[in-house]
Amino acid sequence: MKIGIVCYPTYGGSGVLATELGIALAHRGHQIHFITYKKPARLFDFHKNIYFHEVNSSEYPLFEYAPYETALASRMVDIALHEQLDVLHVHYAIPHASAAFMAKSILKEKNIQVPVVTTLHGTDITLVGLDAAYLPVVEFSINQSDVVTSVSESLKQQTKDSFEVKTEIEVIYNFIDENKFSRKEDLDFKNSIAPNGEFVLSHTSNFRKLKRVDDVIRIFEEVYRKVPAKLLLIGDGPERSTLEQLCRTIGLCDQIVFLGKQDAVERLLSISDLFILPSEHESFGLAALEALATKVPVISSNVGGIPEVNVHGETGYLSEVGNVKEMAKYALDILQDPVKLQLFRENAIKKANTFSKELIVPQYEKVYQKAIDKFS
Ligand code: GMT
Repeated sequence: MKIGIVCYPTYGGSGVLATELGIALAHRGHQIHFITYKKPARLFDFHKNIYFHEVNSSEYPLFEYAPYETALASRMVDIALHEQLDVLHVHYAIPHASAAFMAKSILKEKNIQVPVVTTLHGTDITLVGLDAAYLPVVEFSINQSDVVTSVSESLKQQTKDSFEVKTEIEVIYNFIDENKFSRKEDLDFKNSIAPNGEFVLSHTSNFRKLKRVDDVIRIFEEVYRKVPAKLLLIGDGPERSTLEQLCRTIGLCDQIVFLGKQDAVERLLSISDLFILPSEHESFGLAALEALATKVPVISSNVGGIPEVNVHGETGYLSEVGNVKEMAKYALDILQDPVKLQLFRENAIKKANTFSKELIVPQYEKVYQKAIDKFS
């Protein structure tokens, strides 16, 4: 199939998932066309069957904001026409689903039918999409999509609760490339981070408020009082300077390492003992899945789709949002019991295998075929 993929090219979960999906599909022989404003962050190497088309929304003195959605829809039309796309797959509803609806309508005028598959990822439904500034367009464009998928049962339910959805929603979980995300012990590297055998705790995100990275630091503070430990903060975002200030205030700058955006997250996870994800919203928690795949138990909140990934008492523990004390207690529970740590590690990899690329990617192929069949 010839598939156009539209996504955010950043380190956010939806962009990561869309990029990994495009790579996996290309390896399965499909022709993939990424259509976005920048080369996707996880698309490092050259891959056979993958093409990247940049969207340029030109500035003009009249515009306070360049009309990206218009430029994106125009680019989708152009690529669909000239590359003869079979299907357009848009990730994250805003503004990709409405741009796709516009592109599809323009193509229809030219007697060309290109079905649209929309994947809902999270805050496009749970947060941003609920804003009155976007809601009617999000609802309309979901209903105009030929197939809609969501990344968890919880997100499917939330979509139904919050919007008047007429289209069936199919759940296709996030997946993991187990060749990339598998534990590769690297003692030299571990020693350089934790030279005295300290436990390594880690967290990855885009440091937005909803990720509650301050809770990560507070949990770590409690853990550090009881056991020698280091905290790796991977990623970057709007909260970073406030968080750096918090580390200074509590006097733990030497124990907490801000690593910024990293490409080889799997190397950092491979030297980690625990992963912390105390988010306020999380439709799935791809970062938690990446941790489980590298045999790292997860201490998390119990919101959204997280319980579908992290199993309480098996692969880690779940607590109410903001219950820092309990999350710290659970972290110590695992770290201070080597037998439990080993058991949870084994459970983690078993659970991660249920989200393997081999199991999930064919589900996308099926929905593409279903969308195409609607017009044949
Ligand atoms: O908040 C992020 O991490 C980015 C966000 C996005 O849409 O870019 O990620 C969402 O999509 C991921 C991939 O499907 C999910 O694993 C994340 O749980 C989800 N984030 C939230 O719901 C906050």
